[in-house]
Amino acid sequence: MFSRSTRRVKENPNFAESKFGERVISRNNNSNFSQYDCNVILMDWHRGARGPQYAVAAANTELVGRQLGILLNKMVEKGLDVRKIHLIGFSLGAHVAGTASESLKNRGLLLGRITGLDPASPLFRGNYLREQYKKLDRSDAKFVDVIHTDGSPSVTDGFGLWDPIGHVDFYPNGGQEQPGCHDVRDSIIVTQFERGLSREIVCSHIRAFLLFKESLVNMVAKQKENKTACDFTAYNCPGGIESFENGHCFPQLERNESSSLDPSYRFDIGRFGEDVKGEGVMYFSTKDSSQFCGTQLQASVQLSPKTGPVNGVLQLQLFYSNHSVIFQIQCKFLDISNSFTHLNGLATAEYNSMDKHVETIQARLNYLDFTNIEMPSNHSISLYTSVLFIDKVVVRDMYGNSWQYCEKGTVLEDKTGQRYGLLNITLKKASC
Ligand SMILES: [Ca+2]
Repeated sequence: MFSRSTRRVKENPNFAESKFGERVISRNNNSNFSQYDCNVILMDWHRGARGPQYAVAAANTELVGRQLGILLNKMVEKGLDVRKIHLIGFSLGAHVAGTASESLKNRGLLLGRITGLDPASPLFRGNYLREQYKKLDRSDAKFVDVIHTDGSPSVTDGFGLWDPIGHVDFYPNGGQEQPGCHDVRDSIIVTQFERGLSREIVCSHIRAFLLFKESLVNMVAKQKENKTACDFTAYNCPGGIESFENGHCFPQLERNESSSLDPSYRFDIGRFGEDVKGEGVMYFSTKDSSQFCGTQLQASVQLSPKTGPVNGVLQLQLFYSNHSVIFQIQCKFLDISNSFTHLNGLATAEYNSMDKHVETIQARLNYLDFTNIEMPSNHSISLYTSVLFIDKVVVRDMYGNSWQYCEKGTVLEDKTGQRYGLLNITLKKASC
């Protein structure tokens, strides 16, 4: 039955997935896995997962996980190498996979890999509501990788787990809210109150699934000798999410395919964890719509020391070769002379659209002073200035290409709090 295969993949449909019809594979279409040398088993537990009571669906993960464990044990008895089993579960499905691993562990067997796609958070946070053996954690497989797309430090918010639980935990775009999504605050409470999920409310949650699906497509493209196919290159950021969001960890990498990419990690599943370079918590940025994978960019704006205290957001929009990409750069500090003068932001451009062949980039800067909005009539008493003095703007990719603008003391002012103060500049592919 499995002689052709060297690898095996299992997919767990789940609560939100069955409701919103997102599937990596299905019985009757061309599977994303069809290019891989593996057997795929789809586990359909939508009756147990469909709700409407989330608590019931959450409780069902234990039963479904045990049933899956029984099946896997039997397959191993028949000769399947347990190290070649890779379970993939989205949301509650991730905990089904975690529970399934227990019955194998009880017999001294450890699964090869589990991929958790935004493992469900409500009722799975902390160990006082649910023990470790009833949910996914790093002890459940030789390699556990997790993609977090809708986490939150708040217990009332985010459908996905916030804390890292795997050997590698990816936090695309910081793992809290995904670009293109407009998550409601306290989504868990809102869901309970309204007794239902809308596609909007699970937008960030589902993104884990879509990113994984896209990584499959990209790997297929790579295997078809298209070595330029996009991949999600992730990187560590010792300072954590805040440091990532402030663009402080953007890596500079070698272009060639080698271990010099370390500490980056490509979360393609094609290698099934064999070439894993990354570990711990890793970050990367994506576009806001499919194709999510793209050219990751960092923008760095150097302010002149004469800039006063600021509290706002600086938008930097790039225009080049019929493309556009926008950075949202947080600006909040009291005294620039005593702190760093570089403000960084991250964005992702369409893949392959920006490379060394792009010589000039038109850019539009726009500063929005929050204090103008928060207390427009009392602006005169504000601590903060609505004027930025910019000395330099640099946009760089991960491979050593950069585009720069230098003009000391360039004035950018939010005159009305209505995004009025615009400034157009040109970035050139030369150091200045
Ligand atoms: Ca577990």
